[in-house]
Amino acid sequence: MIKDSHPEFFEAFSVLIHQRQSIKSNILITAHQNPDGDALGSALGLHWFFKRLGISSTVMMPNRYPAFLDWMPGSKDILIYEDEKEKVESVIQDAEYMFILDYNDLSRAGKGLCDDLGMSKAKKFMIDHHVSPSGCAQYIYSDAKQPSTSQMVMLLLMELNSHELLGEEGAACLFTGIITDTGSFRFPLVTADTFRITAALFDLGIDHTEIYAHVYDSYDERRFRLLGYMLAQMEVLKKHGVTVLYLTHKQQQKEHMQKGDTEGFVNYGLNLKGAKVAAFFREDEDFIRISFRSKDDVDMNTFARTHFNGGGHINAAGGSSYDSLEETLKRFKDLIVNYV
Ligand SMILES: [Mn+2]
Repeated sequence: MIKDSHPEFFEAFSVLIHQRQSIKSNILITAHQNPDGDALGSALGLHWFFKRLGISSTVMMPNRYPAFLDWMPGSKDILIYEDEKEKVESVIQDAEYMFILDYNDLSRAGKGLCDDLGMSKAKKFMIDHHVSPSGCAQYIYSDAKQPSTSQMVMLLLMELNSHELLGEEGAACLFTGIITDTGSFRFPLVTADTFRITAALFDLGIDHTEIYAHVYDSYDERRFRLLGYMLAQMEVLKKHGVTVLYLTHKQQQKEHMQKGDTEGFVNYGLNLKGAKVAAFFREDEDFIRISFRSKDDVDMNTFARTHFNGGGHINAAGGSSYDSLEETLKRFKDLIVNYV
């Protein structure tokens, strides 16, 4: 029970929803840069809950979200900092309460926005499942054993016996966050709780087949062309169970890559028989974005933190490199064979 594990957060959240008549300004709901299904899902889920409770809230993302999430109920009203800086700054200034969802340090909101959020006088509530939260919020519900932030939002609302207020719209948003952050219920952190809360989302009327089609059957042709390059040049360190995947900047330019086209590419590396670690390197103009995935107890969070200025979860982490692609790949291979 959250009431026992995070009593201060639980108490403050309960007070917030019970004294709703006295909330004058908007509640601001935020998530991390490069928002994914869980960032959007948890934020919009909470938004629908507040809406039906009679509290108005504004969902704000640091930058654009991938197009396959366009269908999500309420997504049209999301404020994007990158596009509307001034408007967002005034919303931040007016906010009495702020929610920090699916990230645990303001720096993950990105440069610029991070400072604005830090200066805000709003009471801050954090709900997040990444390791090592910073103290940037007054009330923190952080649990790295949870497979998604959307699950945490649902657990909270169910414990308050208020989850029915989500309606079908809010339930669809949380379901999206749950399936995208768990690889459709297959990652190790999934528990019976995940299925219990999913059952409750079904009771709220979600159309899971339709949601799956939105999320998984809506890829652009570009994605398949890029996937072709990546798989054709894949390197396998068979003895160590490591799959190395990459895309050059040239290849991305040739196919006019857009945000989200390579979402989840790293997971293909773990589909290979015997693979324990997969790494995907995407060469941008001035640096290399890296995604790490692993199975079992191979800790990619520590690996990414130590060697590639990043972090995340044990089985899913990210990082970056400012060396050339060639140098970065070589450095990774040298390090990982001694690590696994
Ligand atoms: Mn998440």
